[in-house]
This record gives sequence, C-alpha cells and structure tokens, in this order.
Amino acid sequence: MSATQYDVIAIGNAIVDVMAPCDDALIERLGMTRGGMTLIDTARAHELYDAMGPAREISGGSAANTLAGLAALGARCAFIGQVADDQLGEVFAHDIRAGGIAFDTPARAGDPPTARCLIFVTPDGQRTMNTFLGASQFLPPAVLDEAAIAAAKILYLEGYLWDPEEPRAAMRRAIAAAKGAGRKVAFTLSDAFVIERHGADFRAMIETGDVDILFANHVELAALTGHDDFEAGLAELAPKVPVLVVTRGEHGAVAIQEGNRAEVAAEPIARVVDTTGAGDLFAAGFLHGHVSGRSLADCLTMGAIAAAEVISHYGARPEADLKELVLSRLG
Ligand code: GMP
Repeated sequence: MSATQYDVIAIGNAIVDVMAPCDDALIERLGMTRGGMTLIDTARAHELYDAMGPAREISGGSAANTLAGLAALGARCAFIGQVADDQLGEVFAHDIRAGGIAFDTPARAGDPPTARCLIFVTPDGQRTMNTFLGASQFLPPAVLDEAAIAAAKILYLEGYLWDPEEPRAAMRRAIAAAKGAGRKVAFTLSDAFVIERHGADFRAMIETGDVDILFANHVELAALTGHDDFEAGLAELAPKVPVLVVTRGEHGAVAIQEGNRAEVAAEPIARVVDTTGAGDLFAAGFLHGHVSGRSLADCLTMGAIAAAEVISHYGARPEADLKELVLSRLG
C-alpha cells in the first residue's frame, strides 16, 4: 500500500463551544435535557445565551476535538469542516491549525454564521449541550480533498454530521474514497438522537463493511442494537465490525477486536470538572494507540488517560501534555 500523508483525516462539525458553569435549577428552568445534546435555532440560541452566566469560548466539535488529542499525541492529522467567514470561524481555524492539524476547507461567505454550542456545566461536571449548527451543516461534497483522504491511514467520521444532507453526501463520498484506496474508516455514533434518525443508514454501513472501527457509548450501543442489556448489545454488534469500542462513563470502556476483548477502568481523577469531550478524547487516545500498532489493552488505556485529562478542566481540547502522560504510563 502507498505511503501515507496523514494518520487520521476527519470530517466533522466546525464548532466553537461557549461554556459556563450553572446550577441544576437553571437547566430545569430553561427546559434543557440534562447531559444531552439538542439542536437549536437562532431564537433559542439567543434565549439560552442571555440566560447564561459569564462564558468562555473554546474551540470544539466532536471530531475536531479528537484530532486535537491525536495531534497532541504526535499523530499527523487533517480536518475537513465548514466554518463561516466570521470571527468565530477565524477562532476555530486558528485553534485547529495552531494544534498542528492541516485545515484547508474554505470559509463560507454570508449567513448562517459559524456553528456554536452553548454548554451548561453543572457542579457535578455534567455538560448539557445546545448546538446551533450554522455554517457547519453546509459542508459541500465538492470541497473534499479525495487525494488527502486516500493518503490517510484512517478516515474518522462524526455521527452528528450525518444529520444534515450536504455533509452526509460528503461523508458517503469520503467513505468511497477511503475504501477505494484500501484505507480504514472509523465512525463515532455521537448521540442516541442521531441513531433514532439514521440508525438504518448506520446498520447498513456496518453490514456492508464500510465501518472498520466503531465508537459508541453504552446508550448509543443500546439505541443501535435495541438491547438494553450491555452484554447483549456487545454480542450483537461485535461480530459485525473489525474493532468495536464502547465507553461507559465512570465505568470505563470495553473494546472487541476480531473476537478478542479488552477492558479498562476509568482513570481515577481528583475531580470531574467538565465531561465535555470525554468520548472525543477517548477516541483520540484509542486511535493513536491503534495507528501506532499498540495492543488493544494499551489502546484503551491511552483512551482512558486522554479522557481523564480533558474532564479534569473546562473545555473539550487537551491542556496537559498528553504525550508525556501516556509515556509515563506505557513507555
Ligand atoms: O466517556 C468516555 C471515557 O471518559 C470513559 O471511558 C472514561 O475513561 C472517562 N470518563 C467519563 N466520565 C467519567 C467520570 O465521571 N469519571 C471518570 N473518572 N472518568 C470518566
């Protein structure tokens, strides 16, 4: 197989997170679904922003967060996602490039503005997300760099972006480009609401062998398989994907590869400050282990280390030296 330019190329929402701490009463008063992700329109975005305390803007986006973790671990990465030609778009582009990630998708002129996610973080560290997708949902298939996709070991796709039509078409084309070049496709299911709407597509992609590495949390596993019982869900899905990775919040994570099973506990941390990005950074650690040829157990440990770092502070991008954290544990 030909040489690769990237370890991982990802397609995802290009979002800036707007985050603030809040109490449980505010979540209730605003009628939000605690711990969930809800898509919102402009009017609701204004309502929620007005009700929010002093906030911090930190670049986010699920797959983009994963790449930030991967790049921090030393992987070669590229991102494809749509920002608008505005200030938040510049912030997003700056942060991703400053992290050493190639990002060449041209900004989109005019309305709607760059996507933002209003995140309310309760004292227990739980995050409640409200996403205004803005420009992000208009990623056109035409901007895909298929040569770059063919030159990456792994194409990583975010389930959230399966919802809007244009990016879905772009991702289908990207899968064909990656598969045509003999590369692997990794997919994260993102949220149960995406599975409610597009579960049939996901099941079909899995059946046809389009997904080589599947990431889910325990809720998404249940939504996709229809099994509330965790083990029953695993037993149904694992034989259909070469690598299945399922996270279980504070209960750690499980991976099954070609019938081999490994498990990891959550890393003990002093205080869970903000769980935003836990799954994203878990995927980063796991994928870095995978492209580095590590054992399944080590891939999980790397995921747990990266996830623990990101939930120990605000924001879904790593702040500590992930490479050092992993080296000091696994060598
Ligand atoms: O959710 C993905 C991953 O993040 C899990 O597999 C854990 O490694 C980590 N994680 C998520 N929530 C928690 C938590 O509440 N406590 C701890 N220690 N880790 C968590």
